[in-house]
Amino acid sequence: MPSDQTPKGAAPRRTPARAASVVTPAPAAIVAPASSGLAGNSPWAYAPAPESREIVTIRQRYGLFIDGKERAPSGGEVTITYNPATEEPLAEIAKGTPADADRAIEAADRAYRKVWSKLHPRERAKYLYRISRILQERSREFAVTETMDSGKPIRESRDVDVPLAAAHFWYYAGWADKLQYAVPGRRPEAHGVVGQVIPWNFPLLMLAWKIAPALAAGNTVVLKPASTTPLTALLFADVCRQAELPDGVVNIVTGPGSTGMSIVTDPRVAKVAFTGSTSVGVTIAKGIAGQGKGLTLELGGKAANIVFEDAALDQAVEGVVNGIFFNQGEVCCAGSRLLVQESIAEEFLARLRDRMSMLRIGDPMDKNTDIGAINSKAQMESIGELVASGVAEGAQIWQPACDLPTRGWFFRPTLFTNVAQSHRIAREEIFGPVLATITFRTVAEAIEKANNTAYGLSAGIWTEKGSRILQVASALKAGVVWANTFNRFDPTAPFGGYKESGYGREGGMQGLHAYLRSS
Ligand code: TAP
Repeated sequence: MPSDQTPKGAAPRRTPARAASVVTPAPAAIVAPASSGLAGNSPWAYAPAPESREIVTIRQRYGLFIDGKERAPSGGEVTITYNPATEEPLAEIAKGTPADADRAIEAADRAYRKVWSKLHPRERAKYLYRISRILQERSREFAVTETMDSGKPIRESRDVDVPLAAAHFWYYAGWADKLQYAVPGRRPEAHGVVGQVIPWNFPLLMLAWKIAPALAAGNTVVLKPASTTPLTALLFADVCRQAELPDGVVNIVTGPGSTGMSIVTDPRVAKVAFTGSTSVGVTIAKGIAGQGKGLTLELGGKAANIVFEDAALDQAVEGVVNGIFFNQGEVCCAGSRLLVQESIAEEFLARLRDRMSMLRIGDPMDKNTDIGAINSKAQMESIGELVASGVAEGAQIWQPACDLPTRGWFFRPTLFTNVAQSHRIAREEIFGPVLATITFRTVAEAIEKANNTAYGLSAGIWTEKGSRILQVASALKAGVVWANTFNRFDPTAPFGGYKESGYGREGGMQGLHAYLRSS
């Protein structure tokens, strides 16, 4: 439900209606059996292995986190966050207003001038180390909360999102008292108050990507989480209290996009960081144009995962599956275009279909689940609409014959072949478990097709030849290029895009630069 439509003081709905139109389109004509017949065979069935949710206490209502305290929203309104795997309401969330954004910025400004900028950098580092340790200590609680709120498999929130979030705080803690080495020969200075707006696909991890370097560089923060996934950010507020972070250094304002806009356009906010859709990124860039603020935009992507004929095929199949089905494909750097060399296309696609037939789709809280729930009904509809356009434009669709849960927002892993570069599924970011296959004959053609996109965030190369990796990687217009792997993230490595994927880098020393002014 768009947050703007939530009635004042509304109680959580118990059973939101499920529109028939959001069900994965799976008419018999488009669902083919797996080529080897492995799908559905009992030897591959797993016993249920549900993670317990006992470790988490989700309160009925959450306020805003401003100046170290929980506050009611000035308008008195709330929105509801749902579990996308069950469609059950989880909690009422404060609907922050521009007045609340103003209060949070005032608190961050005061904390910057009076406390945070006065601390010795070594002392700032101690808080970051402390936050990292607490995230590790409370990792199960964070993983379960993240999975319940976002729909991502517990295996991923447990093994990827939470450990990486802790690692980002640890890594940037190390930088806090070494900033002069990040900008040699110049004097590093913090911006002051930074405004950050994050999306719903990696709620805690995006928070860590933003808050850790900002604090290490000496800034204070006002952050707005996405409306469908506020819970781990609000749990993080508790971590800030536990770490005894000075009041106002981190402020978390939940609310709609318009509240995010109030934060980023406020004149006291000196630096803005946004991750999300290209359209909102453009709106933000226009909204702050001429104000002299620093801006980093991490937007969408349409990455090519290129498989050459000499690649280790089974390894490449795993990489392609990971590239597009990790986090249900709701990943800005997802390998959503498979570019496969024509000479091996048939065999590769047969192996890929077999592997896809063994993916387990369902309860995200089950430790064996590979593909969890789509984050929201709106996203489900958006994926369905783009998949329907692929069929209408003449691409061939294939989905494994798997059962989906009867409740919740689930989408079958989907493979398109016979895709033309002009098809919408080859050009637009689907942000779902949908792979569009395009073939190529030569290295030059692979590069040409991979770069034929408005985006430029990431790419993958699969080949045994080191020289080909170097040749292709240097010709690809993508901020991140993985070779014989995909979706590898590390706090020390910069991440960011070209073209409509945005500008600026997050992660590594480069990610620190964005939070520093240097004279
Ligand atoms: P966005 O609308 O871009 O939302 C991202 C964040 O921006 C959310 O916190 C959102 O708040 C906020 N926001 C929305 N409008 C804003 C405005 N005018 N000013 C300031 N902040 C604003 O993404 P979405 O609607 O969640 O997803 C739409 C599409 O974006 C997806 O289908 C996907 O293609 C893409 N997407 C990309 C990424 C990455 S990492 N590249 C991440 C998420 C989505 P609310 O949640 O309250 O609306």
